[in-house]
Amino acid sequence: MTLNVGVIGVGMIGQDHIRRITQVLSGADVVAVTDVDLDRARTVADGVADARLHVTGEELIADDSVDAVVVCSWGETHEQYVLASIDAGKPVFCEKPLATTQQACERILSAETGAGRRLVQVGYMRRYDAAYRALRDVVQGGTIGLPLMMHCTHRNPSVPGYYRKESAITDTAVHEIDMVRWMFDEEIAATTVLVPRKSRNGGELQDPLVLLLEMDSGILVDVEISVNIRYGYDIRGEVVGENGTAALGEASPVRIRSAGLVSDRVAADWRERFIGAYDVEFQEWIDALRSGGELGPSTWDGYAAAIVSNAALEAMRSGMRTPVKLPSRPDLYGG
Ligand code: NAD
Ligand code: ISE
Repeated sequence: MTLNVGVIGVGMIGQDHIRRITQVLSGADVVAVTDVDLDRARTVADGVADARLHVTGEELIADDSVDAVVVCSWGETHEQYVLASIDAGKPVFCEKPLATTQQACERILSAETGAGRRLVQVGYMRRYDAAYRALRDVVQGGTIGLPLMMHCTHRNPSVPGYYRKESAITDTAVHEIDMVRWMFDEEIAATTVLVPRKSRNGGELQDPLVLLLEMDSGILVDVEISVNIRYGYDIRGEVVGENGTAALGEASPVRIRSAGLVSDRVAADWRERFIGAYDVEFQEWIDALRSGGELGPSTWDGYAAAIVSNAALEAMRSGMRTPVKLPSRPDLYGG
């Protein structure tokens, strides 16, 4: 049975996910789209055979031909569509972040636990990236001994118009916040934000930032977040263990030696760097829904990331180390 998907929000990532569902992956089709920018939605619908245009997200969710919903609108709008999907009993893939406040995540958590089954998957695609998966296998396999520290770099050439000062944490660093919980299979206990000299490329933004994350076991993670670094999209990660280190491989598919220089390609943006990860993420989601298999990053993961993000925002405001207070995990999420 083909999984019929409706997509809410057809900007950059919405269009990229439609391309992969309709042209790259198997087992699913896009049958409906919507966007507050109706002209954009109409143009996208025109380019997808059989896709119906809806005027609102709620109308799309209620459409009987839609089996599952993909939410790719701005973060502040995720809650309303995820709640409506749960209410309709339809699985929903929500791009990160799950929602932008702790309270909104709690409302989603309460709706899904009330429904008594998992319907929500959050778009934390690094868990599907070949390099991150290989790094996790090495760390968990014990080759480098107990992990002690991780150094992360998250650099964007520029950021979109919806980006605010807080977005460096809630939109960008939130990927590392989720990734380290998964990498080390443990929660984050406290966070501190350090503020270096400001880049002139960042306008009103405090760019760059350094985020420190203390894991429950004492592993210390540092994350450089630069969001206007111009030269490209550059993601790095290195775990330091007792007996060795393990780092993400360089993503460049080709190394050129010419005119006395050696050069690697740097990805232009997240679409290029994580193209394989998004493909695996969506194929596994489609397969899980078609076969009744297990879903990926959950509402609980989205909620935990929101609590750590809130603590980091507080740490950024106060300049102080801020503890993270995570309630106990409900049974639905393996508590
Ligand atoms: P975008 O601005 O390119 O697209 C967002 C679209 O949503 C726009 O077309 C906008 O008109 C539409 N929209 C806004 N409010 C809406 C509403 N209430 N109902 C319906 N449509 C609405 O932004 P983007 O870069 O595509 O990001 C969208 C989401 O995807 C964000 O949550 C972002 O954090 C996430 N994202 C995730 C990744 C990733 O690596 N997983 C990468 C980029 C973006
Ligand atoms: C964007 O929304 C993403 O999710 C990208 O993966 C991230 O690198 C970027 O900083 C965000 O703005």
